[in-house]
Amino acid sequence: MENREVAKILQETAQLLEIDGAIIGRYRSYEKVAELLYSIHERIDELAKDDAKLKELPGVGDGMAAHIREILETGDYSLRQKLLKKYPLTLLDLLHLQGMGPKKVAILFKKFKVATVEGVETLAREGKLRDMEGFGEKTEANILKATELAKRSSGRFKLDVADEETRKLVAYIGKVKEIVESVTPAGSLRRGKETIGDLDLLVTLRPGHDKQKHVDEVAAHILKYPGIDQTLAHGENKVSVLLGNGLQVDVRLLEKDSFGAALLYFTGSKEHNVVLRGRARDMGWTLNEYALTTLKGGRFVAGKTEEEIYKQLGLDYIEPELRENTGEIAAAENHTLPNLVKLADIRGDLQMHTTASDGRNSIEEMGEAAKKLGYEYIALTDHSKAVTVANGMDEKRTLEQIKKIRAAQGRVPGIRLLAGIEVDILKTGRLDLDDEVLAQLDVVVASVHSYMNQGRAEMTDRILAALENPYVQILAHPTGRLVLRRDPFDYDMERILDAAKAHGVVVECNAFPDRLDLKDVHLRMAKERGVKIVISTDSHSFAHFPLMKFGVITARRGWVEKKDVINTLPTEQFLDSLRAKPGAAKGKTAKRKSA
Ligand code: DGT
Ligand code: CA
Ligand code: CA
Ligand code: ZN
Repeated sequence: MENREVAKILQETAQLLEIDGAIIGRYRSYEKVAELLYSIHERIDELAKDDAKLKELPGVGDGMAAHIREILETGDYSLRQKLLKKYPLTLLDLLHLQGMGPKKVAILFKKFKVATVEGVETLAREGKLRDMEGFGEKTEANILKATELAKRSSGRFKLDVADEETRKLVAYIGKVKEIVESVTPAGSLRRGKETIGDLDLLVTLRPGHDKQKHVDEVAAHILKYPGIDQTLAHGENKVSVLLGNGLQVDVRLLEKDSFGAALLYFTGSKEHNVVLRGRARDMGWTLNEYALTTLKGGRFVAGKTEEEIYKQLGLDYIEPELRENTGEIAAAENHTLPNLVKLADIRGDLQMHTTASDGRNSIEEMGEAAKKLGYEYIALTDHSKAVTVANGMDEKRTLEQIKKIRAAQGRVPGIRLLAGIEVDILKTGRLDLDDEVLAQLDVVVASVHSYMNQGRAEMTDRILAALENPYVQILAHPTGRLVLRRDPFDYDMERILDAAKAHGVVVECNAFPDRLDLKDVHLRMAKERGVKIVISTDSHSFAHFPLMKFGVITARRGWVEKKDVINTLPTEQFLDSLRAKPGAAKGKTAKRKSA
């Protein structure tokens, strides 16, 4: 069993216990181990082979070790099953609704026997929630907003979830090596969209004399994939299935000669393809999923690779992330396509948390792991005190943390450890820490974590005020949205970006797949204004470092180039590109360099 699967069972048990009214210590113990399992590199089924090793894990004693064993052996956990006799599993979906905690879910279930998002929505519409204890009209309105968002997002999946399913499927299909030559993801996943409707996979087969037999064999193999819940279609060259988590997968088996045409067609977007087909027609050709051919006579023009098709159409190659018909085709014709930033360009990560606030690893552990990735620098940016749930640091603890980072630097040579902070932007736009303390830090990242429902004017003023503070260098997860879960703050993005430009504040592209904030269209707006961008993971454990790729793909969708992204710069140039601290002599680092 994967760590993720064990963690999910523990997490669900914790949530059900909380709904059931268990004391905090009881459900937290499950939650903590679930979180731990997401963050360790060792496989839990391997660790469990050695009792002593299993119990070395923090939070795992005799009892928890036995629970983990039970899960590994039976694939489920008896306490979870027992709780599910009392509460339907769909109740856990309600926890994702903004403004609904376990207590409220328990109350609603007890009073109305409601256990689905639709059920809650009906109650809210009928005005039945406002009089419940602990609810009120405002809560009712927020719940209605949340159910609407849930409906809008239903049926779509976060990029990381789709990416992980794809990875597993590609490996599985590729197992019939004698027959399968390549397995390639297409569709919105290849374009790096922030949410994915379904997976589109293209499979090419090795040349062989009995083609149909091979196609049938591969299709049969795919239909035996363990994660399948239902077979939706099984045609001659196509297999569609529904996975247990509700994700649909369309697999197409195709000829090598038409691979480029098929990849182009099934990568989309539909809007991009419509324009390409029109262009082909204007040139006297026809473009479909099999090839680019002449309109008259159907003579083959191109089809083996995407590159040759674009070339025949008189276009530079267009990266998948740009294929949304938002100006890329004209740019390809005029040779003005952007030279998109790449994962390999990234030299450092500028937002992460350690055990000083809500992270799971120490400064040293983060440093060592970042060094292994080849990074040249990282900023350790724990939370400030306003975020009490994350154990945010006050002035005194921040100063201590700076000392700890400086001390850790001696123990982790070969990578620059920058002392940072993720300082909260308070309700009024003031920052959560004194300027004297901010002045001591190498990197000041500022963000909003409270009063997120402020109106447009208020929220715009709040962020503008924060940008006025001369110590603010990076505006982190600027819109606060959570993918499929929470709408962005309401504010005037153009004014914020103009102010960021005026003050030399860098905007973050938060790579965490739940955030992806700024998102593609806002990044493009930032770039067009000359606002610099930093792509950071917001890691809460070093296991999150690889999430950087989702930030990079989002930036690419925003037409962002290497030169727009400051964490593609070497350390000293990176530091120089940050807003200079008040009083700091200009060219401070230039002096340092020459010294
Ligand atoms: P999704 O799955 O909603 O996240 O978005 P896509 O872009 O993956 O869309 P999907 O799965 O319906 O189709 C994959 C690609 O295949 C799509 O981007 C373009 C192409 N395609 C599929 N069906 C059609 C169609 O009926 N007409 C056209 N022109 N293209 C299609
Ligand atoms: Ca798709
Ligand atoms: Ca599809
Ligand atoms: Zn944050």
